[in-house]
Amino acid sequence: MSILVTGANGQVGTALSAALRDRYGSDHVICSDIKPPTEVAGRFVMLDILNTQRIAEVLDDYQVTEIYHLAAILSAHGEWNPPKTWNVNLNGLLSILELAVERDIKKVFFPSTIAVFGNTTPRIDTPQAVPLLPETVYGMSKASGENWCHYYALKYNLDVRCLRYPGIIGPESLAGGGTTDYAVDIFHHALQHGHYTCFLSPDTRLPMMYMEDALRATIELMEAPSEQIQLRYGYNISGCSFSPEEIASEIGKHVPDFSIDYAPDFRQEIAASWTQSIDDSTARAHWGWTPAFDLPKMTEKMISELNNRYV
Ligand code: AKB
Repeated sequence: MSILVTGANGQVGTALSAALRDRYGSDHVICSDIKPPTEVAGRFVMLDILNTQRIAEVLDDYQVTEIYHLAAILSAHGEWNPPKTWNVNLNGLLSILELAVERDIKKVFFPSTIAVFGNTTPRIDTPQAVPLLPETVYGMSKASGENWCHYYALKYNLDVRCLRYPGIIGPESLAGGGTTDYAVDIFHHALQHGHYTCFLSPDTRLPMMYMEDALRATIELMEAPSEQIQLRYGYNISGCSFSPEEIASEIGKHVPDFSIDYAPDFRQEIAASWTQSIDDSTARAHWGWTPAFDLPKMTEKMISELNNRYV
């Protein structure tokens, strides 16, 4: 087994690479990113996802058998340069899918997102199969990406597996470029400064998930027998849903002097176009998904992990 992770220095990439190294052994995981990592924790190669020739070389040099394709520009940064976001997110994926078929790669993981939903989607307990009309270029690229994954599975029998990640919160890494980033930043600000200014309004409820749940969902999906994976576009997965005022009040139980104020910016409009909670019954039925962390449990774990780090 030889696993390539693209976008390995990102928020999920950092934690997922470590989880894959723990599970399959360091020598079997090749991390890649467009920038060098701040800390080298295993095997690493520089890789620009728009350089198809270089992806091919890495796949051949390391005899790659599985790809976790995380390289992408997220929702908020994506709006700064829509053509570049489309290019990186969609053409990067197309190169991976094409090279995976040519090289008979065994499995490909593609992270989709709740950003595929839009104002036409039911907001509460969003069902698995709904019309997708996203309002960000990130959401458009991921919705199209889901369709391409479905197409490659159908036409070329590629074993490609996708999850629609909610906002992900973990102590391992900082978030960057997304709309749900506030739910990570708030912990760091609470513990370092006792105060946070939130860029979303107090009652903006979004689907979220603790990193440990997200990593387990990813690995369980990838290890499930192929016949259980009846959808080759993104599976809905749910962790917990909350608003900034709800998470702030939960943090206040552990950091008594914590205070929060609100200065919504352009990310408010993006968040308002997404849904509030997710129906993940299809993932539960097909491959046995169940989340373990609710808001109180996640908050307690985040605070104890970050406290250890800051101390
Ligand atoms: C973002 O906020 O852009 C991401 C996501 C929900 O996909 N965290």
